[in-house]
Amino acid sequence: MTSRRRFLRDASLAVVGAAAVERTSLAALPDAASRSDASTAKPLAPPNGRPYRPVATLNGWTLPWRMRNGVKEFHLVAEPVVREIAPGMQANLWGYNGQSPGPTIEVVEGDRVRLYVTNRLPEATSVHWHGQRLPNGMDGVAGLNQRAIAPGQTYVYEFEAKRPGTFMYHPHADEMMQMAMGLMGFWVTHPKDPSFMPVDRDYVFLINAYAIDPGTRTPRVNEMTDFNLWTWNSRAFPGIDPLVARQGDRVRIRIGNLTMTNHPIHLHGHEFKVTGTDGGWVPPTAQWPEVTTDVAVGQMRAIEFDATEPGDWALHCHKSHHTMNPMGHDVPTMLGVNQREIAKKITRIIPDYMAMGETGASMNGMEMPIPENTLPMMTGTGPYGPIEMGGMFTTLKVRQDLPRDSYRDPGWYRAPRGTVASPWQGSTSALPSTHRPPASAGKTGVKS
Ligand SMILES: [Cu+2]
Repeated sequence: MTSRRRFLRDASLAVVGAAAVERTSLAALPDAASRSDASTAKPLAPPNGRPYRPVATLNGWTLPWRMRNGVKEFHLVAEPVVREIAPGMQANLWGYNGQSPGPTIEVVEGDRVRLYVTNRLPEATSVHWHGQRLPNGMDGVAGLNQRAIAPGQTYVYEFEAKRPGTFMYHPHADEMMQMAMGLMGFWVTHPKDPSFMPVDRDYVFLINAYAIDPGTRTPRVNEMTDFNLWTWNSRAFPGIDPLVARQGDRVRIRIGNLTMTNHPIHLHGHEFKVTGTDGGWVPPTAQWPEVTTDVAVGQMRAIEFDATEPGDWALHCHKSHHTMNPMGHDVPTMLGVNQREIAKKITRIIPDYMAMGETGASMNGMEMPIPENTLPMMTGTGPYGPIEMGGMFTTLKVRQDLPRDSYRDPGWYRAPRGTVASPWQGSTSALPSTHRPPASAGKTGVKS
């Protein structure tokens, strides 16, 4: 009886709430800006409030706000979206304000922040402000800290952004389903003092992953481990924009991981230091140089370096399956297997059949027929041929002549003459000898 009465009360509240929000109060809410373009938007210079250097969201954007009586007001709308994962593949996802992930929220330490969240999803949701110090009732765990936001309802969250640093936001209601659908976003609280740890470029992205079977476009939401699209901000190589820097720039990259596994993020050509973690900034005496840092599940990391070396430097997850797109899974190893005779027989039944893998998995630029709306497993072309990557791979492009504050792709690096690895043209007798090592050195030695 109690539960029935309570159900009726909740249902009528929801109806009144939804109607009221749609007819009157939505007009009073801050504009819920929306964006469907998957390119990297220019950093949003703050039009009001305390000054800071805005971040660049990789293949994303920052949500504009309204300043009202000293409070920064944002309006997030949770809704179904279509996201281009890379040219040639679109996914049906859930996101905020037209995109998955949602827009980045940027505020300053000490700001009073009010966030309206409208639910246009077919099920209840909530927003958890991952890593923030806030009143318990604003923490966003549905059932624990608040009622879930029913479809059609608008909820309001309000708190002071107490701690500067790197944060994320994501639902804490039917989480497995909603995060598997791409519902998440980035949050940066800038320090009150703009001279604290200044950088010239501050990039942010979320690590996410999807299980979308070849030829389909909606994630399999119950997948626990076998994901096949490893993405940064719901983009896979070659759909991830390059990170660009002017030579000598101090660069920060902030990364948040909302997948179900860890990702060792590796940068070529430079050493960096982990300057920020989930809990805040790392004191300089506790930082050590790295070229790879592991970002574990649910963690945020900020890395920093001086972009001193001109060129196109790979930036990728070092788990090699995470730098591939679908089709590379559940395939038997054919290395060294002579398939010529069996291939002849199969071709009689399937004329398009291609025997593959005998010398390796490289396609050497050949195109394999793949289902519609599916990305090739290894793809992308650079100035010297096929790059044969996918997933969590992009480049850091460092240029001497890049204008300050320009984020446009400068194209491929033109290496100075004589600085590119090339075929040996001289006599083989001029090469260092390749004598077999003595037997005592073991039998696993180098081939002569
Ligand atoms: Cu990875």
